[in-house]
Amino acid sequence: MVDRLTADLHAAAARLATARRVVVYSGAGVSKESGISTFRDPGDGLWAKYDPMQLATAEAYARDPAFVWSWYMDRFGQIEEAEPNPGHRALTRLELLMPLTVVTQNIDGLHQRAGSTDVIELHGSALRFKCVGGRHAGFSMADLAGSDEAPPRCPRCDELIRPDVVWFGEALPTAELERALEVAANCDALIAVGTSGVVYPAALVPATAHQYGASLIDVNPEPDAFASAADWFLQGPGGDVLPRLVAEVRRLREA
Ligand code: BJW
Repeated sequence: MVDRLTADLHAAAARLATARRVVVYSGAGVSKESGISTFRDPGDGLWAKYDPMQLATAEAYARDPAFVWSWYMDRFGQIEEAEPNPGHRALTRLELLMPLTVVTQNIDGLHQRAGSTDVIELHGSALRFKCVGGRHAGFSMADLAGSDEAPPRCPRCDELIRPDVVWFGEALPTAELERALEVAANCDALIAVGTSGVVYPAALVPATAHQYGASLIDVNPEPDAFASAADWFLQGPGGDVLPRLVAEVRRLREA
């Protein structure tokens, strides 16, 4: 007897095998098997241990820049040591079979390091820094190495430097959000993986794909905000489910 996951995975793969354009919408869970914490997992999620309002807002940074900076430096250190996992790598194999855009909420750069070539980052990047006024951006850590202050100051305007990530209450980068909504409106299938689906406006991406008629495939060990609307909810970790899903798509494409 075929179990439920296998049956749904085969049905989802059959849909993907006939798709002309696919979008992957990813969140923190896709990097969990690389050793990077999620935000909302009960127990070990970052927001179970820390108050996001004290760390992931511009007001928190203005109040206590040294504290927020050191928290981000710890996290960025973990990200630097992390390696892409089988889930990230499976998506690079899917890209060889069909046009595919990864729209990610993650700041860790692991999709790109795995080899995905079309990645839209909605919430910024751990690899980039800007001044708090936002006039000077695109600094790498190496660019800031000359400063012995923590946080460092902008080499061009002397304002405080901050991570180029999107904090609560801040707008998402306009070009990235626009393109993400455009690819979502024009895809045949969207794979959501490793996201609780509760953070907006990013969550408009799968909602838009669904509204425009795309099939929705949801990969998560736990039911999330999209699970009930999904055509197929594939319950399990990304590092297990995505390689199986992509292997089946490849088998169908090559049959
Ligand atoms: C696995 C797994 C395995 C585990 N394999 N899966 C509409 C309604 C309600 C609220 C709002 C709304 N519109 C706006 C808001 C407010 C707010 C918001 O959405 N709040 C909700 C939380 C209630 N949104 C904002 O503030 C946004 N800005 C905004 O709206 O601006 C308006 C504006 C417009 C114009 C001018 C000015 C302002 C900004 C949101 C920024 C989010 N920032 C963060 C931090 C980024 C930097 C950093 O890393 O520190 O982004 S918060 C955090 O949440 C991070 C993530 O990208 C984001 C999403 O989390 P994600 O990725 O889904 O992770 P989790 O932990 O939630 O879920 C992990 C999942 O993985 C779980 O389901 C697990 O089961 C699963 N999993 N193991 C696969 N092995």
